[in-house]
Amino acid sequence: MSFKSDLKYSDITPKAAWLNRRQLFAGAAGLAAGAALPAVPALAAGRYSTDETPNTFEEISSYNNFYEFGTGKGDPAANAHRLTVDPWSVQIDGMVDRPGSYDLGDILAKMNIEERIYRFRCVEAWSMVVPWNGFELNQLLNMAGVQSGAKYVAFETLVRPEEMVGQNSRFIDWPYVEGLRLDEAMHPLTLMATGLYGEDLPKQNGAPLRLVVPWKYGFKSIKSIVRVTLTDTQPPTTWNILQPREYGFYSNVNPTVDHPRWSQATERKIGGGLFAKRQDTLMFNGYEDEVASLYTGMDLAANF
Ligand SMILES: Nc1nc2c(c(=O)[nH]1)N[C@H]1C(S)=C(S)[C@@H](COP(=O)(O)O)O[C@H]1N2
Ligand SMILES: [Mo]
Repeated sequence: MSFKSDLKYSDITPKAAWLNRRQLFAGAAGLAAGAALPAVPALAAGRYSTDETPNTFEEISSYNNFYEFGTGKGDPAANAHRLTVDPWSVQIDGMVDRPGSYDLGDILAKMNIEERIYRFRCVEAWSMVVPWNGFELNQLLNMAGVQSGAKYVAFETLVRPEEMVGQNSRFIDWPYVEGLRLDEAMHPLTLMATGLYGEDLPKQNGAPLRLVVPWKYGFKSIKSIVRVTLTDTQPPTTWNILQPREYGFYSNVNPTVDHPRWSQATERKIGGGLFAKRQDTLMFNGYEDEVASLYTGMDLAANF
């Protein structure tokens, strides 16, 4: 991966110090806003990051879903080292003015990369808080030039069974595919992540480029993306193909719409220990103020 500097954030700033600075910042913002603690985790003013305490790098990079490397939570961390992420290119095609195969280094040179601390909620009812680095997907789409008839964005993960050992099992029809409505894709919360805690994204987390849509269940956040296609028809999505009654296209986090086999009202935050209390799941995973207007008039139980 060709980043602007070979010096990593972690070379300069130990994680503990990084976290302290972050918490100091959150504390100062809290004081300025007044003494009352918000009832739900607030987004700091003018920013998209949550002020909740992030999970550790170790938690985020050792408990994963990435079926290309196996179905166990520890399989991606054990197997993803085989993946070659440099060179990497992304094909951008369909209804765009400038289709083509783009080198990731060239893409990154043009993108405004920032830190976003996002809540992350898996449909399996566990959650984390993750300090991503990345750029807004709308920047990439604008670079390619979205044509006026486009209504959806489709994404594809790499297929390379020599390196992705889980792809030798065929219960998923590889590649893993996902999709968003265009307005969801253009929303400023929708991130293309390239890093974690200021370091390159670990391979088990979807290096070198993965989607992060914080108000949707985790499976929408497709990893190791090699293709982005603009289209006027709703694209097929892997979990919907596998279990259409359990996983819809929208998959917005919604505590009032249960999974057919379990409740979505609460979640277990990873890292809380054996006796940690489950926490309430929030509508749109806590991003209701930012994204509810995308779904005005929609029946969210029918469009799950
Ligand atoms: N290509 C691909 N992307 C994927 C998955 C996968 O199996 N393959 N799993 C999804 C699921 S179910 C979740 S919860 C998140 C997990 O991301 P994390 O391991 O970084 O926490 O990745 C999502 N993206
Ligand atoms: Mo998930």
